[in-house]
Amino acid sequence: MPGKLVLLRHGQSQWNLENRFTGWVDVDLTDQGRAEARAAGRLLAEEGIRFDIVFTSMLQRAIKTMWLALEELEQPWVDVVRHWRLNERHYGGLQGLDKAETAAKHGEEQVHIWRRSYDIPPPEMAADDPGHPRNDVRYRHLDARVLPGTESLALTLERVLPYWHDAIAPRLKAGETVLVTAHGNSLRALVKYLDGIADDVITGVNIPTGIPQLYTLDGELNVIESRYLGDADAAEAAAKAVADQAKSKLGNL
Ligand code: DG2
Repeated sequence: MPGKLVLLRHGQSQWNLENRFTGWVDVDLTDQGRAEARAAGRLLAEEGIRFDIVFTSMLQRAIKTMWLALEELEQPWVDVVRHWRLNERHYGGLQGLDKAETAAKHGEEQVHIWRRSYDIPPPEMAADDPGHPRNDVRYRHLDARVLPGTESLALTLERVLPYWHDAIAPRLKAGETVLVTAHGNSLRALVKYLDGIADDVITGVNIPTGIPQLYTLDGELNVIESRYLGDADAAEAAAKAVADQAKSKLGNL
């Protein structure tokens, strides 16, 4: 029997709170985000889930969410692997900008294209920009050519997928129970792949912060069932709130 897979977007980050495009910027969790991470751990404990291995990104909001969830599960000792391929989609020149203000300036439609179209990336960040991952010491061991200055969801999937096949899938096939704590868009990429979601349908998929999504898989890692743990209505409302983050505060006047 293959193991179970749990996908968990980090709890609310400081820039989620401020409604700013984040991408690869390494912002911390808010108090609410820390509470969400602990609540996620409690939901997992109630479900009777214990992990064999955890995969996370190189960004503290995902790493700390993982710590807090594991603490609630009384499993702080579980093996953890951090990998840049699970980082958030690079948001290019949008990183740091307010989502609603960007919608007011460029129009909600354009911002929806940047946020949710499958293969249109946001404007690219220059390689000599201090915010470009090539200039971030944590990625110093990587070939600079793999480090993005912007990414569409398609490009994000292209760099998440090799890691799924090489590192995560074998653990599931070996019967282990696996936690992946990552980000709104790196997880949307994975969900698109796992659930076989079409390019024009993934645009409507939004992942709430801090709510574990439990996947039951067959021996070939086809999805038998997937569901958010806890209150389904709350998960749906939280996903809708994510979708609405880039509504211009000016409305349709
Ligand atoms: C958010 C997702 O990423 O934003 O980069 O702003 O999951 O790391 O908070 P996360 C960001 P949207 O694509 O939902 O606007």
